[in-house]
Amino acid sequence: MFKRISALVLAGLTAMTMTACGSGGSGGSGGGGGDSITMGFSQVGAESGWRTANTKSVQDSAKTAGITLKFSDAQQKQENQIKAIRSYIQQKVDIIAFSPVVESGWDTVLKEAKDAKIPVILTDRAVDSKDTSLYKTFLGSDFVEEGKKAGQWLVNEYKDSKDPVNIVELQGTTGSAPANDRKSGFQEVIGADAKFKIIASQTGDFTRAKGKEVMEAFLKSNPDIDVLYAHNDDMGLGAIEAIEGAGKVPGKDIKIITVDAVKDGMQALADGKINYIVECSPLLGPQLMDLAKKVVKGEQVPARVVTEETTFTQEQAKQVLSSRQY
Ligand code: GYE
Repeated sequence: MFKRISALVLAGLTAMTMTACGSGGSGGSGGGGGDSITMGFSQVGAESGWRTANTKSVQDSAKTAGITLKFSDAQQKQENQIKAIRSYIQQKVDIIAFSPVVESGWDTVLKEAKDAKIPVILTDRAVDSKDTSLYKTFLGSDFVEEGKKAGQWLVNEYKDSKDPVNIVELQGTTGSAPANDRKSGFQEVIGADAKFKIIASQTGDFTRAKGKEVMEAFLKSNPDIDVLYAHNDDMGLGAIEAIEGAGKVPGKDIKIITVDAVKDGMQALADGKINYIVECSPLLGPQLMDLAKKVVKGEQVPARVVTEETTFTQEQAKQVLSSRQY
């Protein structure tokens, strides 16, 4: 019991003390024309290759923009993000940006920021707050669209077949916008044809380890899996280990669709172990810093900024692999 509590306290403290590791000094005149803006950024965690690339993008572009960054890692826990945001309010930062781990439960802390007159930018993931005046803009991908693209590939792949197609799904973090939306977009497209059946669907928390563990369980209880749809590359890569461990060939015995297009995912796609990847760009840093500067100056910004993304087949992955930035 004590151990559990102290682990929790420690996790909280880590979230709080990690706030100082950004770029630049504190206050002062700032560099690079940033007019000494200080941004408090609360990151989801370090759960995937996507997240690592996103963190680097935010930190690098803050430096380039001359914005002082206070950064904290919430280890995929909402309570750590709320603590970090409260600490940024206390520190009177100029602007708060965060990537909400789940969609619900933000109204109270966002109101606290608004009352303190500290503007908030949502980046990467959305919140479901009804009051949209609680944040200035939301910069990130259209996750429903990503799910639809995954579904469209599948519909096309099986267009000449009348047999049932048994699908297993590895969902992202429960309650997160990308998990909710990638599921619903995919469902909407495949739902038009009754031959597509999702026979098992469970969260793998966006991590490789969980993806492997859940896929092992899927394989044990379902002998006839045709397709795996994983909400990110990392879970797909973990699942590939489980599929190979069960003596099956990923990409052939079981077709695999994932989302993100990070380097390791693209390598597996080029190697024929994944069949299709829907891109989701983590390189949000430069746009985030531009938006932050405008918001702090009091300029109008669009309420929604959608990232541009594409998709990759195995052939396309072979062509672009060497030039991928993340
Ligand atoms: O797809 C996944 C990460 O929110 C878009 O979070 C992001 C997702 C990304 O852990 O790999």
